[in-house]
Amino acid sequence: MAHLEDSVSSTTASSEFSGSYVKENAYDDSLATEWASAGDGASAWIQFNWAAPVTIREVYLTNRVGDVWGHPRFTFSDATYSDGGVPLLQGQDIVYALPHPVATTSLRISIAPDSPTSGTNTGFKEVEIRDTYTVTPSTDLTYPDHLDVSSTYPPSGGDYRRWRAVDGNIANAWASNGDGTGAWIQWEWLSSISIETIQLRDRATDRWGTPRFTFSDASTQDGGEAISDAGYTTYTFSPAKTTTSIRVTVLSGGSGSNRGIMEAILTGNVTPPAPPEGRILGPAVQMMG
Ligand SMILES: [Ca+2]
Ligand SMILES: [Ca+2]
Ligand SMILES: [Ca+2]
Repeated sequence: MAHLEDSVSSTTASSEFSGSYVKENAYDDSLATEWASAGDGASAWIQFNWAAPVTIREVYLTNRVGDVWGHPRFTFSDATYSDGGVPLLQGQDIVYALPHPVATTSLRISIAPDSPTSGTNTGFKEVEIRDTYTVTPSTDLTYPDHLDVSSTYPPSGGDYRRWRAVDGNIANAWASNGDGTGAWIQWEWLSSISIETIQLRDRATDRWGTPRFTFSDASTQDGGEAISDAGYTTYTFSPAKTTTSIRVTVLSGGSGSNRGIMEAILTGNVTPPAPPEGRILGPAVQMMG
């Protein structure tokens, strides 16, 4: 496994708190040193640049003890990005496995919009950028590259932010800001995945009703029953649906204006499989004599 932060051509950061908290401290292999921004809060970022493309599969982050980074946003040299579905909290270290390998000449780590409170002098003890997966590829597709919603109640953020739909906690939920039957939540990936099931659990107050699922090719599948608020309702796609997105909307029924989702679990597979490292896929005519 190569640690790609060891082969950067340069790094940049939003700011440095002082000479004792420089950006180089974020990749010096020491948990005793930290990069901290100078009061950048949710606007903090650090960027790694390479002279030639590298392929990133995982980013391992160790947070500072004093400030909360929250949900990391990984932005690549072509301006595409992938958000971490789990927030990095005080003193935590988390491996973020990208759903698909990404070839890039830069990686900017910032804080995703609508992230939990992120403190003031946000930064990292350590950043490790890996070209191999240490986390076994999973059939859990609950965390996409982008999780988007029609709106959030209250609109400034707070207890009903989108991430509440995928935090494994039935004590909270994502709620829309008065979208009623127009409410939607969407999972989106930078490359195709194959989705087999989506399990949904409804809020106990405003009720979603029966869902419709819309995929990136504009095809749809309708759920056969309303989403339960007492447990998960499982909707199955057979055969598995290959897509880069799935949007859940209201087909019929339900009640209330701030419709949302308490919890969601998606299963399937990452497809197509990543080609072996270094394999060149070219026009077939080049293979013929
Ligand atoms: Ca390192
Ligand atoms: Ca360090
Ligand atoms: Ca929840």
